[in-house]
Amino acid sequence: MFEITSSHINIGMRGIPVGTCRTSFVTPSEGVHYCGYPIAELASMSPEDVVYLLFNKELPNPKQSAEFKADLQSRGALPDGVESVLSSLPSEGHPMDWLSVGIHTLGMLDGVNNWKEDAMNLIARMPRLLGLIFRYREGRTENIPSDDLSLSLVGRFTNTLDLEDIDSSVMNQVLATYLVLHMDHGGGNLSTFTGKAVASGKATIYSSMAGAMNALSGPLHGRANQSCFEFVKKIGTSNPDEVEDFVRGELQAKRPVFGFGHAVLRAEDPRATVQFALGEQICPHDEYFKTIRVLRSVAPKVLSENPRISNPNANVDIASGTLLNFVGLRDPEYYTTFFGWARVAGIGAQIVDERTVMRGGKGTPIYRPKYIAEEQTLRHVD
Ligand code: FCX
Repeated sequence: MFEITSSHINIGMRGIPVGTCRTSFVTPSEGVHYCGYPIAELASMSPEDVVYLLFNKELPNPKQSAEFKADLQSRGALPDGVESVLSSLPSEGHPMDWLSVGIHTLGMLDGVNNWKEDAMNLIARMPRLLGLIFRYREGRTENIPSDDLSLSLVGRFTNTLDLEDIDSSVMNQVLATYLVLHMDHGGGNLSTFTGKAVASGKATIYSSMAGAMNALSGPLHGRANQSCFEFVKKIGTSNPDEVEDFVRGELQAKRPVFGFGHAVLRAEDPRATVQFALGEQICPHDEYFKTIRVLRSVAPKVLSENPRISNPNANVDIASGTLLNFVGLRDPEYYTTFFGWARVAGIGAQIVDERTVMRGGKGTPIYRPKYIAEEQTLRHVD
């Protein structure tokens, strides 16, 4: 299946097969597919239906869809005690750290130690948890609307957030698309791998997911969407020559050109393509959207001058910040929490598969890759 040579050592396990994944696969040219469906074909479905797909490996029929939504609604209420923990966290802390603590808190307060039940409960509780994280971190703790469990997952988040002067139907559309696009991305991406590794030691879903969120919080992984929008704001122009100069300047300064490149993809990420199409529909004249439209054509040209860069094309993070900003979610520090919210579905489904389905139901054993000793000869204390 695979020949391992010294060239595979110390490269982050890149490309080395270590397991199987039942929820999604990524191809270099077409990007991610959920249970066989290319992501673009799922992009306008409800997040609830796509969660159903990841857990059941089939899309729901209308009856299954309604029952699944009702099931999630019945699990949505947060236990008492979450708000007092959130109220004690430092507002300077990054929202991803709040999310990790929030997930741990849910686990401490009402984990039931059943992989599937805990995964479903966590998915159902994420919208309210995330909404409260925004409210407490920003000190907007007065008059928080109560959780309306009859709403969709996205609706419960926007209801909790309760922002003024926004078009909530466009916000809900952007968030629903965002969630579907970010739910899963094969088995080996850093956050998913981390979540499954922690779960392999039979820690709880909550501990595993908190670990996964910590992995997602790095700027080369999930936090690239925050960095990418900060980068777009810094460019501050949609003049192609100026954008090109900016990209060259970043490369010269040895900084990453955010929103471009990928470990597996070798073409534009279809999740970027879907978000560009959505942007053309809802905000074609937005200044930042105009910048990313130009970046999308200029940056690949410049990046492909460096033969070391395997994929000079746009990745998922290029457009998401611009769309979130347009609908009224203005602080880029929060953007990765939406990525985390979405990934709870894919990581949860993969953990449930690894713990309860793989190896005839025995589950994958505790992770233990091999490391080769380096610069260590046997010696003794005199
Ligand atoms: N800007 C600058 N340099 C880049 C680059 C980019 N967009 N993409 C690749 N490179 C560099 C790498 O840093 C590496 O340099 P090195 O040889 O000095 O170590 C070299 O090109 C080869 O990298 P490559 O094999 O093409 O890609 P990797 O698998 O190592 O890295 C990421 C993939 C995504 C980390 C890389 O392309 C990058 O840093 N992109 C910018 C950050 C970003 O947008 N991240 C989001 C990724 C993603 F969608 C997600 O996981 O969230």
